[in-house]
Amino acid sequence: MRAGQLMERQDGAPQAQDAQPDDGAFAQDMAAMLAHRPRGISPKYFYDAEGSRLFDRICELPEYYPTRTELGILQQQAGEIAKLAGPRAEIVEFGAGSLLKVRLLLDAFDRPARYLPIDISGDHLADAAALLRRDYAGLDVQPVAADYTRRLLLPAPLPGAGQRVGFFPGSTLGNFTPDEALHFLQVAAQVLGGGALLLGADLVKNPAVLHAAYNDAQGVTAAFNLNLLARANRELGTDFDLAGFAHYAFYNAPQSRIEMHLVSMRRQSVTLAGRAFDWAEGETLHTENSYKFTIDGLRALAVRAGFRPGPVWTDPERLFSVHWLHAP
Ligand code: AVI
Repeated sequence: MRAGQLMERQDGAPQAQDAQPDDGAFAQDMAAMLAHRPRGISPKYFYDAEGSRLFDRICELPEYYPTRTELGILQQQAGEIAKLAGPRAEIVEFGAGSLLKVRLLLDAFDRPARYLPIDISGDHLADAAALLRRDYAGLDVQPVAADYTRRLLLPAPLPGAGQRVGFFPGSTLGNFTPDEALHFLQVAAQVLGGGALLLGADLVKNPAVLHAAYNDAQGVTAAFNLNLLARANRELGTDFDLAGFAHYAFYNAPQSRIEMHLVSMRRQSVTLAGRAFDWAEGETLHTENSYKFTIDGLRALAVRAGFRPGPVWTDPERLFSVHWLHAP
């Protein structure tokens, strides 16, 4: 994933996003993946409707601790976070999925001026935004359907609004490469100038806990991983045999990251646009990295991006962290 340029519109007009979330990029990246070795593709392609549904299920799994742990921290610290945000804050959420976590902020904040959720899935976002408007009458909700890792236009701040508070929960930052994470934070620092970023980051921990979280007993994470191939079959007309690939996730301790792969279980061939691509037995497609952070490491990264680290909150087991980062 490449975090692209985030740009701000000066006219305050309703969002008219010109960066299309998928303008053939999936087809291009799939073709590039098949043509190069070792094979790898961005994890952003997990999230079609089925992938988003499977991810929602992952978040509820007993082994997948990040979601409930982060929610617990946000619940517990909502009052303090609201104080830091101040009155009439504008919340900009990067990658707003189900809009569940932001409700904790909206409930705690002092008359939030506006909520700008940004998500690659426009339909999903429109549905979720409609539900939010129903539950928060009077809240200005302006969804932005965009790939926030690419080019992005944001409306200018509302007159009379308070701080702009970015919200990037779920440790999605960990799905970027270290360079991409730095670039994203640099751009977020610019977009949030004078405001702050509320960032969720999963922590380095016992590898057994991490291993279980990405190898759940019900096989939901495996289905999520394999859905990438199913999506390619549906959308691009490839002929991946899903039974010929196995989910493989492990913790790479020297790199502090979970790696997810799909391993070819036999010699086979896959066709895209009339061209056949061979797979050796045991060859892998690297589908995702999920970096885990130390608190000091994350704060140092934020400083390099231009932020001034503020308070950081964790759960009693130090599984997960939530950071308040002041934008310059
Ligand atoms: C979205 N992201 C932070 C999740 C993670 O944990 O890296 C995606 C995920 N992949 C497998 N399980 C969950």
